[in-house]
Amino acid sequence: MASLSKVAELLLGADNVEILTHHYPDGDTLGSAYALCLMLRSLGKRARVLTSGTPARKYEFLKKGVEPQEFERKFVVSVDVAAPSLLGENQQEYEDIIDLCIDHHGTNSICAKQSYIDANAAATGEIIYELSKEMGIGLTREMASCIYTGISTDTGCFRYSNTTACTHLIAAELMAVTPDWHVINTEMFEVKTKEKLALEKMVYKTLEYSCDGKCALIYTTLEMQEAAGITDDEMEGLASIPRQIEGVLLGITMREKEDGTFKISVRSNKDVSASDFCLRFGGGGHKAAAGCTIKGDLESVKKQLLSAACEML
Ligand SMILES: [Mn+2]
Repeated sequence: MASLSKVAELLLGADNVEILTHHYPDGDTLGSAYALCLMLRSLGKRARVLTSGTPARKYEFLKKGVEPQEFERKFVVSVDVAAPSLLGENQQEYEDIIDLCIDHHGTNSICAKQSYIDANAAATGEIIYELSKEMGIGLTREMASCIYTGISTDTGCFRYSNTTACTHLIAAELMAVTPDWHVINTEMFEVKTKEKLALEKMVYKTLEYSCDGKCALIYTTLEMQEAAGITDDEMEGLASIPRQIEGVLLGITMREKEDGTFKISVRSNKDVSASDFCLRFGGGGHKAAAGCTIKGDLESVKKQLLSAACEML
């Protein structure tokens, strides 16, 4: 693995930098990507962000100040992308040509020329912040907003166990540069579209418990998604619902996809590892938040998940 100073050196020597996010981009992958893009542009370099899937409307503001520019790809960086499959529509074209992988997922399986993985970082945004110091770049308000968004969203607004003293110290510095931090948190954690709430109403009806109430499972189907009139990019955030329930150690969210698979998001409490659980199904992630994909119909996938959950608990 490369050192942070090596990463800084690579980026300082690069130009025409294409920055890749993961599929169904969240606040951390987008915030990290746009912050890095702005940092490189502040040095007079060409850089651009290539997302997979359309980011949700609430992330629009992260693009502020990133105008389209002429571009000829020379150096490819992935940020917050834990595995090649998470590159989504960009996987085929990019998985073998990534020059630099920057991430905080301990299970990272991206094959890049150079990698910098810090599993202790609560968000990739923390790494981007450290990188700005290493590269000698003073953060602008836009850069700070992007990084703050990444850190805040990946820590559940500084509530999850991945939050460290260091996370708060970085956030404190960012707050001084971006007075809008509270607006960001409201947008990220409070505001919901009417469509999203309509879907949540249906999702609550799917809730079922197993393993003596230690496991809770919810699901969404394509039919429910259509009835609520909700687009794919607005689907995130549901996964936190089952874990909020008293006594639940493993919260599972199943989401039906167009291709006959279910996207599974797992959140855990206490000593239970969501990542170990998802590894059983070929997925991965963090201890308290992980994911995997399973092919099959609703009932059979649910059965597999519940039996694995009760075995583990
Ligand atoms: Mn992240």
